[in-house]
Amino acid sequence: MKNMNFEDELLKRTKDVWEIVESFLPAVEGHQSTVLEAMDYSMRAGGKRLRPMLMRETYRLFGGMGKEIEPFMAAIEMIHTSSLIHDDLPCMDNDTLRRGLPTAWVKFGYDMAVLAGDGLLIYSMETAAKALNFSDRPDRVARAMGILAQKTGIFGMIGGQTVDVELAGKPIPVDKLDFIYRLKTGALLEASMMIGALLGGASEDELKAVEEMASKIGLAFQIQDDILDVTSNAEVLGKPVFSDEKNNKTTYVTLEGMEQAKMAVERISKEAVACLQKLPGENRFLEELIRMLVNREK
Ligand code: GRG
Repeated sequence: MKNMNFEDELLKRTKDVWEIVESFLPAVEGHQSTVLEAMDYSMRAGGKRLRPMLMRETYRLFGGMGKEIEPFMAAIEMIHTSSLIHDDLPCMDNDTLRRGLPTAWVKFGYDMAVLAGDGLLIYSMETAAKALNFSDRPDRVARAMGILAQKTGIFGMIGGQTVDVELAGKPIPVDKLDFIYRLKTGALLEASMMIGALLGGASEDELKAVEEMASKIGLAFQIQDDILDVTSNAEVLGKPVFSDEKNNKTTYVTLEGMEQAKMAVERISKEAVACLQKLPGENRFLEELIRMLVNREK
């Protein structure tokens, strides 16, 4: 990143990351092509590709240089996209716009959107397993698959979403909101960075430190998401604003107020950068990326 500015480098790396992810997408063909088309549509709809990017940068931080990270980069983006498809369904947030396009259920119907989310979710595991072809450390690949499943499942993202859905319209104390955010949003960021660290060769202590840092990034990222839901617009975000209000969601903004929410993002992101600076290795791009993530406008 020596002589390039961060925005240019971000654009370049986002393109590289997408090319890797894209190379693992299944062909849209066969009798089940409708669901494959819906999966493909949602994957190609855009998005910041942050999770695979964070994964690769953390892998590099620990000296990783191989290709075994690539199937995992695709897998995490598939899981994230599957969660967006399900999150938009009429039974969840009932949203019609995502990544600037009609949501999967609007475009392909409720039934196909459920199946596309399911399809992507499990295809992510099929994809991650391909890392075995690129690695001489099958033990690490197996452990990384375990982390991916755990952080996605009932003790991760799905667990967080469960509490979020159940408590819609009800008062939520800040500690419970913290639990929801750490799981529904933080867990996939933890998986991204932990898998990067693990495959890059991090020690157990370093893996723990990376998990803690990613958890902070996740929390700040979700609070910023709450802020943008109120302060941004659909054109910039590519999804409707005031979605939380429509769904009677308690958010960090409704609970603590806008000023407190902004201060929390600032404080927690600084803590995350401090965690990064304690880790060995140097990755200025990753540091800038963390700052950008939490101060982002979309
Ligand atoms: C897939 C079985 C299965 C269950 C899904 C619906 C659900 C369970 C979880 C929802 C989790 C969720 C959508 C949390 C919000 C996380 C969040 C802030 C997403 C936005 O991420 P960005 O900004 O989106 O990285 P882009 O579009 O840029 O990729």
